[in-house]
Amino acid sequence: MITTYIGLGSNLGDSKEILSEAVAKLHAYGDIRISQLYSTPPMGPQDQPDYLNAVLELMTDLEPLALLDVLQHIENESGRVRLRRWGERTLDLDLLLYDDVHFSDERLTIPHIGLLERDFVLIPLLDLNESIKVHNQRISELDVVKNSTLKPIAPSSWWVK
Ligand code: PH2
Ligand code: MG
Ligand code: MG
Repeated sequence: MITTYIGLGSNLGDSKEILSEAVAKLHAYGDIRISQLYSTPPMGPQDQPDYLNAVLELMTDLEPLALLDVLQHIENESGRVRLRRWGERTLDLDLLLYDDVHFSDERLTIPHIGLLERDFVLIPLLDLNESIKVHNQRISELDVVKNSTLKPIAPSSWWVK
């Protein structure tokens, strides 16, 4: 069984409902744990709504590209709208980490590119695993984490309804 971490984001539509449905669908592929829920200012164009972000841990036997297929299928089922690069979207599911595998092809790079720069991914990831390392660095020791002001808007238990 592999431990994987998936980033969830939404800033279009009923984001809470969209993220909850995505979590329920991912649960079909293995045991899950979910971070707290965060409201985060947009990275990229500033004339877009704040995002809801969270990170989900999924224990699975799926290979990385098969898992990517699942994530893209769920994005499409949500009626995914993506208007521009770094812009607003109904649902974004990013494969962040797959055990300690390093992998790159034209569809997928693991660890996810940009992971180490984005507090809206790192802070929820720390909710799930505070000693986690990426590229041999403890993420709790990164400046972007130490300087982050992100505060959760709902606890992990919010997902279980
Ligand atoms: N995702 C983006 C672009 N900008 N900003 C925040 N705060 N959270 C996101 O998930 C996000 C973003 C494109 O995937
Ligand atoms: Mg993303
Ligand atoms: Mg994405």
